[in-house]
Amino acid sequence: MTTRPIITLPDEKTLRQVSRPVAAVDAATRGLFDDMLETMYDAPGIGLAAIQIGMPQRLVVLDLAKEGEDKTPMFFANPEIVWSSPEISDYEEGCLSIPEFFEMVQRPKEVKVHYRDRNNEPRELHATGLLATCLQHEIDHLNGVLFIDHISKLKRDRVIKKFQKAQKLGKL
Ligand code: GNR
Ligand code: NI
Repeated sequence: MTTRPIITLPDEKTLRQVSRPVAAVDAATRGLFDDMLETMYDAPGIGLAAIQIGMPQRLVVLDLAKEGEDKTPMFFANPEIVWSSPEISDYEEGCLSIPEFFEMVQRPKEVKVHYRDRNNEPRELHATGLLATCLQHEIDHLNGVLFIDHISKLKRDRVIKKFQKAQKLGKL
């Protein structure tokens, strides 16, 4: 297991890519899952999509356990939202690819997701609460979508500009 560098804004060329499904979860996929998990724990964060370490594959890891609690890693290959609740939830989101920026985002409160697990078994999960929010955030990454796409254009343009400027000044 190794940590890998996390891609951040302003690298939209990478972050806007649409990731490709994996044919099957094999040993190589499990190795990538492990690197993603270690990178996420090291950050620290509660979720990570493969594209955030530059790998355009439809892979997500999550661990919602709080500090001091036992780790509860979750692995998702080719996750697909098959149902979203009409009820909406508000949550203040952040993203490891947009460091130090947080904003309220509205999303469906509950989702049903189909995916393959670490052993390539097909699974279905009914997610609520933070799990539902986080899964939608990660599946967005697989489609080249960032949480700032769900906020006002004014705020989005402002944060993108901030990262472009930071890079020009050599601060990234
Ligand atoms: O660590 C993370 N925290 C978080 C908080 C609220 C909503 C979504 C997230 S995901 C984020 C890690 C990340 O950027 N995953 O893509
Ligand atoms: Ni993110």
